[in-house]
Amino acid sequence: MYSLVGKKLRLSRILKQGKAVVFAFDHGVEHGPSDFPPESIDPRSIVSKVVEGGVDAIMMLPAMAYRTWDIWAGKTSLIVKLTSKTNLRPPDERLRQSVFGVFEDAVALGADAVALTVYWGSQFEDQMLERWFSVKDRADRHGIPCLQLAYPRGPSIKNIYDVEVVKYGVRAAIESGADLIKTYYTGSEATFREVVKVAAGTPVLMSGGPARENFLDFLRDVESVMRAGASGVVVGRNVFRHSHPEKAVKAIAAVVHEGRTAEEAFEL
Ligand code: FBP
Repeated sequence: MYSLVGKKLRLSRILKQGKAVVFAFDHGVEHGPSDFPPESIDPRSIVSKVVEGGVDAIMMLPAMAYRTWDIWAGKTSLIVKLTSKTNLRPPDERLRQSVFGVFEDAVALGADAVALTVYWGSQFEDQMLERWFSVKDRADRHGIPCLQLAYPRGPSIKNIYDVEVVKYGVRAAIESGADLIKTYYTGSEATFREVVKVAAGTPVLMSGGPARENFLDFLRDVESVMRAGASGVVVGRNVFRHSHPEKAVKAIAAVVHEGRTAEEAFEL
């Protein structure tokens, strides 16, 4: 009974008036250190910049949260990601996420949510679901929300951005009890509106995706998903590859929280 209060409180620390800009910072494992520009290879420098920019939460693995805790603690929410995989694996094995931390790590770090990836459509779907439900069971009892990175990805999925495929992943995410869903942008406001509809009230956050050549184009995507009813974004590369990550965060927040247009936010 009490855990429902805890979950509500924690969600409200991440979603301010129902909206959030979350910085994704798990790329060092998912893609390797080459994902980061040389001047941003020090994790502490990136975390300092996004905190300065005013992110609502940072999503990272437990060890990285520990390394940087003195920078983010008390200033922004923490979402502890408990699964990951490297791209050093053979391609087929990349369709599986492995344990990268345990539920107690998130509790010990004071996390406001835990995050796990499920590749819907992968041949390893059942293993990722077993982990999801085992963490979710404990998280529910402790009032800690579960963010699902609901990524459709597998041998029979031709286009991971296809609206029908994304909607399927989102439906599966709500049926598996996700409190927050992170999924791919389907490329237009109209199609993303369908995605949000399928989530039926569970907050949907757009996954940032590869860094756009022109940051304004990324802001346009953010504007479009917000118009479609999204609750915000979880963005990594479009922030840490920006020449001024703190300014990038401020511009994204202006669209997400203040309802500014992409063009207005770009000028800030
Ligand atoms: P980005 O905004 O950089 O896309 O970050 C979102 C994210 O889901 C990260 O959390 C994760 O590391 C990465 O994208 C996964 O990328 P990929 O789609 O290449 O597996």
